[in-house]
Amino acid sequence: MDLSLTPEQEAFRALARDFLEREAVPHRMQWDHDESVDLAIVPKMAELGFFGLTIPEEYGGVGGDYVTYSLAMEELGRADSALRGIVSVSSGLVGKSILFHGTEEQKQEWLPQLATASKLGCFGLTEPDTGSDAGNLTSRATRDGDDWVLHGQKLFITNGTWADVALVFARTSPDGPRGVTAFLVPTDAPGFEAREIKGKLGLRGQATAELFLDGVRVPDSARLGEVGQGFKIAMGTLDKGRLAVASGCVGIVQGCLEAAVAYATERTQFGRPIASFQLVQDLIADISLDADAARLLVWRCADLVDRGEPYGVAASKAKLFASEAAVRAANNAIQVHGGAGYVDDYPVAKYLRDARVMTLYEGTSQIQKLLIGRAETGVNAFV
Ligand code: COS
Repeated sequence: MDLSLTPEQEAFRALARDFLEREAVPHRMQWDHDESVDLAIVPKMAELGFFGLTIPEEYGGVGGDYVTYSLAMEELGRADSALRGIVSVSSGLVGKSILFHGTEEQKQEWLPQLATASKLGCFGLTEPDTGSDAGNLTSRATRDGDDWVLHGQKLFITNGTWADVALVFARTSPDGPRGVTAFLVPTDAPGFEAREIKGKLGLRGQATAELFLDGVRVPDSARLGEVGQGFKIAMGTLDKGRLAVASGCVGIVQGCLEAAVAYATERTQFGRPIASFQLVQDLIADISLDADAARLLVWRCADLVDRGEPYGVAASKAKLFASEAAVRAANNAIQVHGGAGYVDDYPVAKYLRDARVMTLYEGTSQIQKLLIGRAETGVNAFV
């Protein structure tokens, strides 16, 4: 694996950094307090190509490789994880599900809109009673002539109240994971309702919702993939989603490193900068190590995707390590800041609040460990 970035990758990273420093970093605390980013930033991000990365040009995207995608997610995570989530769910989870499993008509209909963010998508997998055990979901879709009628409830859905289309996973037969089918549901369909969940610990700038489907009728042409293929679509898409989460976590660790170094070199105690104290350097060294290790796992995984090799376990490792590293790094960065790190004058408290969910969503740390353990031992802990 070549660890050097191409000039194009470096250029995109610089463009993304510059844009986010101007358009996101000065506002992120306010968005956090408002519990909503200013959605006016979405078309600007789309113009730069954030939503079109890895979506082919023929479908209105900008194409690009997964290392570039990871760099973009890292920059978004460094600036504001709420923004990273909007992109990775809409064009990542939803867009890639359509790209890899949609009919030509579905790709032509949805991908150009998702790639330019003229429409946003949300990913409706998790339910009140099925988080880790996603294969047991209970929302159901019943065939009625040429249509399907959907009933059920989804929980913790990023973009839920902002999305124009919801990728909904619903049960079409009682066969566990093999009885799940995916549907592209317009959110203005009668019987569809999204209610925002307020009061989250972090990711406050991002809309997270509960979805209610009460007799939502969609034509069979809204079915994504074959009947019974929905769980595999969800799992395959989540492998790439985990790479995006891990990349965003690298951005959090990087942001913590920069904030901790800046504070430690400015702040004086006992007549000298606190950076000169060995115990402060110990904290900073740990953050720096976490940044390098997490980034290398992310790039290794992105490189596997780009080379068309299996990457599921590499994605689990990157997501597991990077998300735990993000929490650890934010804690260490707060420690460097002392009391100043506990309030919103510096970004580190927000980094910690935002990082905390990363070890939970798109597969908890425990699920990632069991996936890695299953790959290493050949023994399936889930049966
Ligand atoms: N890609 C493609 N197919 C996959 C897959 C993947 N990554 N993982 C599993 N599958 C397929 C399997 O090959 C199997 O196919 P067959 O029916 O042909 O044998 C099928 O899906 C069922 O797989 P498995 O038996 O592993 O299903 P389980 O119910 O045991 O899955 C885990 C267990 C825990 C791995 C799964 O439910 C999981 O990842 N849970 C976490 C869910 C999650 O991340 N939720 C967050 C939602 S987004 S915030």
